[in-house]
Amino acid sequence: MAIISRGFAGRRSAADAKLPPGQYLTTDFPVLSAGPTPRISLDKWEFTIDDGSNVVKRWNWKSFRELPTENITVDLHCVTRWSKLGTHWEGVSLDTLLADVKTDAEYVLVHSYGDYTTNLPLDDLLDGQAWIAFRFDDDDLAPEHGGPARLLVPHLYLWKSAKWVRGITLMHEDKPGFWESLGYHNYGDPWREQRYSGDE
Ligand SMILES: Nc1nc2c(c(=O)[nH]1)N[C@H]1C(S)=C(S)[C@@H](COP(=O)(O)O)O[C@H]1N2
Ligand SMILES: [Mo]
Repeated sequence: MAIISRGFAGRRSAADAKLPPGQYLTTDFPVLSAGPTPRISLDKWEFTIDDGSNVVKRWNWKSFRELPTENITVDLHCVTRWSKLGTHWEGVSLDTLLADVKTDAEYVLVHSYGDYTTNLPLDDLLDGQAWIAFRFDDDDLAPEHGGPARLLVPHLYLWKSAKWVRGITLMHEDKPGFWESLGYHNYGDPWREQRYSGDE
């Protein structure tokens, strides 16, 4: 006979409420990278915002780290079905980075060192939904997890959270990024289980 204590059942259902459909909980932090880990020295690092023809904003590591930062606690959901709850990060909000960028663009393509790209609507980067994160659990972000800095956009599947982020291009027309052009969903909402292109 299986004996399940009330406490265990209770904890499970509390976590289950935070688990999108088809996901399981993990407490470790898997590394998923499509290629080798690029090593970017802080004196070469830069983050830019461009409009497709011109760079409209540029930060080096020093000016980036002078921006106000936020402490972030968020759940992560990978399309390979692991989820990790309550992760702690420090980063700069995209609201801060985009504050005085005037644009009527509706989409962005996010670029990484090492050539990874991912696309999303500009609105999904705004209103406290996205950060350029450079610390994880009170440590500098490890290279394999995207250090020096990665995009963190936790309301979408984790492939949208580009590691080794280098900049964003503002676009008037949407353009698929790396995984999006290989059959993954264009938007990737874990709560709607938008894993592959063709998923509603
Ligand atoms: N530059 C870059 N960013 C990336 C990836 C990648 O291969 N290259 N993989 C994505 C995928 S598929 C996932 S699930 C997460 C994994 O982040 P982690 O390795 O820190 O767990 O990073 C995303 N960001
Ligand atoms: Mo992933």
